[in-house]
Amino acid sequence: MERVYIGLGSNLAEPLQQLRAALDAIAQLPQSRLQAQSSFYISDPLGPAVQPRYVNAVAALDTELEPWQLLDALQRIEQEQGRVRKAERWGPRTLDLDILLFGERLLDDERLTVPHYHMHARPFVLYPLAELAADLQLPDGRSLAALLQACPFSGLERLPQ
Ligand code: ROI
Repeated sequence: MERVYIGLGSNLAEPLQQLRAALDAIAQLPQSRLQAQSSFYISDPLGPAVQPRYVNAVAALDTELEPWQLLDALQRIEQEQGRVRKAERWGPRTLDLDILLFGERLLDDERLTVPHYHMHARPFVLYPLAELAADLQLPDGRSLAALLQACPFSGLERLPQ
């Protein structure tokens, strides 16, 4: 079993329900166990500002799947929930599921970069992740605590449970 952290985001078509449905689907994945989920956070959009605010969360999954198998499964969930990949970079989306960390692995191929490229500076990733694993060390040696110190809790609002 390896511990995987998955980032969830949505800003279209009832984002909170999108995330709840995605967590239900993740909990059904084979050879895997959903161990924890963070609170939900409302976040200001990163990217073009003329789009709705996002709902974000992070999930902790223990899995025996290989990274590409998990990626396939997550992309299937995105598609089943109506995601349409658009040309616009960083535009609004019904559901985004990102593999943030996969055990201690460092992966970089045409489909998957782990740790996730942009996680280090995104408050809507780091703060929910810290709820689940405050003492986390990234495989590159950086600590989550150090990343958090460099990343203000701004444009972020934690929803009550
Ligand atoms: N902005 C926020 N706040 N949350 C996201 O999940 C998110 N995802 C994205 C882009 C468009 C970069 N902006 C985001 O993919």
